[in-house]
Amino acid sequence: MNDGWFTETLYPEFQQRLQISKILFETRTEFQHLTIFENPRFGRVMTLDGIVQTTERDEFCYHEMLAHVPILAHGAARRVAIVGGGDGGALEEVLKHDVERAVMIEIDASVVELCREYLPSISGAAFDDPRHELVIADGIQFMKETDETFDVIIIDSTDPDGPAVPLFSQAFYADCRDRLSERGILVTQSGVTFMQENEARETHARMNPLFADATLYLTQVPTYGAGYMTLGWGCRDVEPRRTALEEIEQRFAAAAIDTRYYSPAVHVASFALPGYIEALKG
Ligand code: AG3
Repeated sequence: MNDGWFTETLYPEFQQRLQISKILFETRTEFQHLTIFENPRFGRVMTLDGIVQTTERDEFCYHEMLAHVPILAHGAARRVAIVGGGDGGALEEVLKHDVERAVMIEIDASVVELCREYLPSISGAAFDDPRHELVIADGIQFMKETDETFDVIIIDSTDPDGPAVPLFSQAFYADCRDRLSERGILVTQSGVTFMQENEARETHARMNPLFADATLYLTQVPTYGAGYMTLGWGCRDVEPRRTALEEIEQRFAAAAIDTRYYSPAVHVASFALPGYIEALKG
């Protein structure tokens, strides 16, 4: 961080660097090392333990696909849970829908506070919306103890290294499944596939036995580097993923939301996996 550049430490053999025009904040929270700095192209950037988590300019590529694909595939989602996602980006997208309740379970209160202060555009008005509840707690514990059910559960975590490791376990996916309503859908952040193929492979292998329908779907986030990111998908019913384009178009039109990455055509296409990714499903 000292030479005017942020160098990501995610992979030993491949690095991305982002120019720092200004460091806004740097701290060790109770759980992780957090920095927020400004880059001329991406705007404000938030990193945790040396890895880019979100930027003002490309967060839509990630948060829109995490939220709108399961919600519009479900078609009548009223209760949504987000595990992680302290920046509020996924929460903002969820609340664009006619949901009754969106609960966000984030382990690190500092991420929420600092993102609200330094990256307010990422959450927009989400934290003022009375339909949301912010729970500062361990998502693992929460899913074990709650007796609430959800139509969609979104796991918006860091990579499986550090505090997020248990969020990639089969036991946790099983607890999430048990908290899903009949046609409920679980989606997860599963890494940048070309570089982190085990993250996608293991996510799918762990979810597959638990759900009637399990797969991966795609998004592309410039600052996650090195190609497509896959998102894990597990649904208690096979139908939601097969919803026809025309139906998704109608639901999207009825929801009347503005998006910059998500569209019904992108939604349907995001389940078409390049061969090297399809092969990870075994
Ligand atoms: N969560 C996903 C971060 C993934 C970073 N990994 C990577 N570049 N491979 C971000 C949280 C945003 N709400």
